[in-house]
Amino acid sequence: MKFPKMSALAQGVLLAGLPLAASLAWADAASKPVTQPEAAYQSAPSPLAGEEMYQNINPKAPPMTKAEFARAKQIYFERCAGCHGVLRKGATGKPLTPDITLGKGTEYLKVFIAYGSPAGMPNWQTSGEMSPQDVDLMARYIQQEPPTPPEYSLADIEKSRKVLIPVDQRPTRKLNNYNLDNLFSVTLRDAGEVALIDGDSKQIINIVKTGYAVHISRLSSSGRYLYVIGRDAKVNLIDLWMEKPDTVAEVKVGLEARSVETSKFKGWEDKIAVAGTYWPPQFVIMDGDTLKPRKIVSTRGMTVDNEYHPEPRVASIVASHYKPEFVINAKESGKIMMVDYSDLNNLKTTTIDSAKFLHDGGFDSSGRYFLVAANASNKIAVVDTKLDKLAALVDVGKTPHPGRGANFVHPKYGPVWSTSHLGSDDVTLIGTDPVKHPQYAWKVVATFKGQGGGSLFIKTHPKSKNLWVDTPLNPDAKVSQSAAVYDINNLDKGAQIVDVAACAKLTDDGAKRVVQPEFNKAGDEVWFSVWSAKNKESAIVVMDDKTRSCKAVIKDKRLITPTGKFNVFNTQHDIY
Ligand code: DHE
Repeated sequence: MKFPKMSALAQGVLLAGLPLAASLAWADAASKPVTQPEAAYQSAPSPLAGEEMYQNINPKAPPMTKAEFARAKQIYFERCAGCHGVLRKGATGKPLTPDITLGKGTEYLKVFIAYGSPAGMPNWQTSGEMSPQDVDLMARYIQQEPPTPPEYSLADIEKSRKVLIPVDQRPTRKLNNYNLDNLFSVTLRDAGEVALIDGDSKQIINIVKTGYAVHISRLSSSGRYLYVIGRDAKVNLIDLWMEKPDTVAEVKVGLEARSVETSKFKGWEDKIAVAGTYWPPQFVIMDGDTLKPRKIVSTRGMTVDNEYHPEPRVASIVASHYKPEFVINAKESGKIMMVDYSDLNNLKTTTIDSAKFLHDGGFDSSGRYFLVAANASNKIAVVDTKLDKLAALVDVGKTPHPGRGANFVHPKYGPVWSTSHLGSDDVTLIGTDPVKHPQYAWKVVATFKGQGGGSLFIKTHPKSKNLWVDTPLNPDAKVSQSAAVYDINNLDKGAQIVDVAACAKLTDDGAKRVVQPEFNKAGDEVWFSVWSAKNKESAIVVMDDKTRSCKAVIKDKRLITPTGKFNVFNTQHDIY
């Protein structure tokens, strides 16, 4: 996808006979400039595209036929909702409600959609992604009242739930000979499946059907149960003790989702599960072994800037090791909720104000502090899960994207947690030891250059001396197909660039994005996905961490669009 140059935008504005200064003022009022990888990352299709929605007719808006409206709605949810929000109230992109758009008019809006803006709006028409007819359609559509997707109640959730194998018919001990600690759950994004891969033999144990565009996997405290969530908010509960691990229960917790987690506090192991939804904006607390929904809590409310937001999406969730609590991050509001699951009828929540656009994050090496990216605010929020307080808000580079981050001991600064960035080539280290290294705690202690922007994930392991950084969304194929690896004891030496995709020897043309390093249990192998289009061959490449060379390649025609990989032991114990 190409993005607009100022001249193209200016030319378009002038061609449309619009006042340039006023147009650019509107563009610049939007969130800070967005890079190509950032825009590409956020405009993934939403499962809401296919939902029936309630529609108000606005007599002041340009007319549209029913068929036009349906097509425009589909395009909106496939391309625009990720940035502008389901209700078009604005998220990382500008609000597009009729009170704003009607005043601009169709011709004006067409220019922005066609040519994009320097503030990050993609150039949908000049990049060839939308026809002039579709641009006209979208310009008229965003002047209509936004259609509202349905709500999803506890009864709806319960209706969708299936217990395929009741608890009393499940194994009472592990019935297989797999080394479950070293099993990997691999997201097969466009297949709506996960591959369970034996990390020792590199053989596929099972391919399990899950929700649409499945997103993450998380482990129960004991490591027995694997929870997988799809973008369509379907949760699969997989019992790893079965002869052939498979789904034992499933439930749909809403209409669109990204996160799932389970209780980890002593006495609550494997008991409770929680899933957060993008739509409706809420989270649901369930029984860990049957997924029976017990409590729904809405995230609608005020942002940290004290403005009402109707759809704060639930981003990352982690389970506290200090209390019977989940740490639940509401993206648009910047509120971090410490939700006590020990008494669901008298639910106690401590709400911590941080910064807007909370996304992904992980614990420091002690497991006490949770560091989460407020990505479009260019900050990392640090939560003290022992005191339920914000320990710090740390300014970092443009659009931090840590995944769960990477913890290691720096020769000078002591324990640090690190993040890479989608919007810049920085790798940032933050000191995490307020006891022995108080002068460095919650400060950026070092920043060094990675291969480029478009990084999503960074990883190391307590047994490793390497820090691996991916760049799957970098527009340069050479960069997106390789990874940078640093010696953590000699970061000044700079990175060695490893051509991970080349190890896979894929012959199909097209993008082969190398994404998400994940260590095995022993910490001597690092696994990467080589993520091709869904009709092309993909692979998993296993690198020898010590020699930084290819050790194994896993190929199978069932490995369609592999992305995230979750090693059981490391995920279960928050080792990263
Ligand atoms: Fe993710 C984690 C949301 C696009 C792969 N992703 C997360 C989390 C959130 C999120 C909220 C944290 C979950 C948690 O820890 O509880 N991701 C989103 C989006 O909203 C976004 C930007 C667009 C979308 O429409 O989904 C998005 N994500 C992607 C991708 O395109 C990726 C690269 C490929 C894919 O599989 O879809 C992708 N996201 C991942 C992975 C993790 C993740 C692999 C978990 C990383 C980890 O190590 O824990």
